[in-house]
Amino acid sequence: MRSGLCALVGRPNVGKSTLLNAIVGQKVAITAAVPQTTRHAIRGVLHRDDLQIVFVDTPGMHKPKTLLGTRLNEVARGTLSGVDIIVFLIDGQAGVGRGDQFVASLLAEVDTPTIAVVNKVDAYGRPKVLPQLQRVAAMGEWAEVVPISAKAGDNVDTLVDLIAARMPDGPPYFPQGQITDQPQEQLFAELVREKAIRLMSEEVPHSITVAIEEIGPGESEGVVAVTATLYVERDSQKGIVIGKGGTVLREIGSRARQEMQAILGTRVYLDLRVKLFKEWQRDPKKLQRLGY
Ligand SMILES: Nc1nc2c(ncn2[C@@H]2O[C@H](COP(=O)(O)OP(=O)(O)OP(=O)(O)O)[C@@H](O)[C@H]2O)c(=O)[nH]1
Ligand SMILES: [Mg+2]
Repeated sequence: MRSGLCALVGRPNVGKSTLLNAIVGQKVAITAAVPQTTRHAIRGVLHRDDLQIVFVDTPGMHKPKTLLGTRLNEVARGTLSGVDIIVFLIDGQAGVGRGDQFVASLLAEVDTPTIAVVNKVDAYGRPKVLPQLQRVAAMGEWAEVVPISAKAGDNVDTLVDLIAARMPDGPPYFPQGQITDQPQEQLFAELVREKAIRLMSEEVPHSITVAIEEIGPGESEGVVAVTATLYVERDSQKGIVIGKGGTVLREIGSRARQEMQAILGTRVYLDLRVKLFKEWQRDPKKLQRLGY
């Protein structure tokens, strides 16, 4: 038996969470077109005969503007030591930039073998792939440089094979069949946050955090009742999240409920509230209460 840990790192929005979901074949991490979507180290497990790879999705590394941002960077940096291999993702569509250089400089400080991955090759022409690979290759000492599309699934199997080939001998970390160690409350809170941030623009996505108050039996049989609170930082953001006549909040709820129903295989009643939690991104005590 071989088993090991693989960290997925990179600047925000390069497709780390999309890749995690593609590899484990299930949505364990939320994804969105805004940066700093992922806020926790999220583990997803790939099971194969005599092989287990635990992938650790991390928050995008960036120049922090808030205390939350600093915490997110710490989470990502904290995963670099203690894994068997690192996958460093770059957004080939956006091109190599300063943010990638910054991550590469952090990676240069650790001894862990690193595979550089140029993602989103579906989004631009084939002729542009080779120059991107060359640029990435020149950025550091990589074990491999691999082009993929996490979204379309292109070359993901090849990447997984390269990672698998480097896994050491060892017992499994998780029982057969377990895909993630993420508690259901966290996954459900994340689903609500995903639906909310996908409907928001500007700074609002970063101001949102979600807590699940309760998951329990509903009033009618076969219905699961979920109570969730969506916190915003500023009073003006409440109106944005709720929308005219409650339309936006209803849409968030309806989309999140559908995914919860698919996961549970039962009907879900979702009670979604919006509350103000003033400037929580900058307040150490509030961050701690929210689990960041
Ligand atoms: N075209 C294309 N889009 C992709 C691909 N992979 C991810 N995306 C998109 O890129 C955006 C960011 O994806 P995420 O997986 O949330 O990125 P992330 O690196 O986890 O971002 P953070 O959690 O903010 O650090 C989403 O809109 C994805 O749909 C890809 O292979 N091709
Ligand atoms: Mg992510």
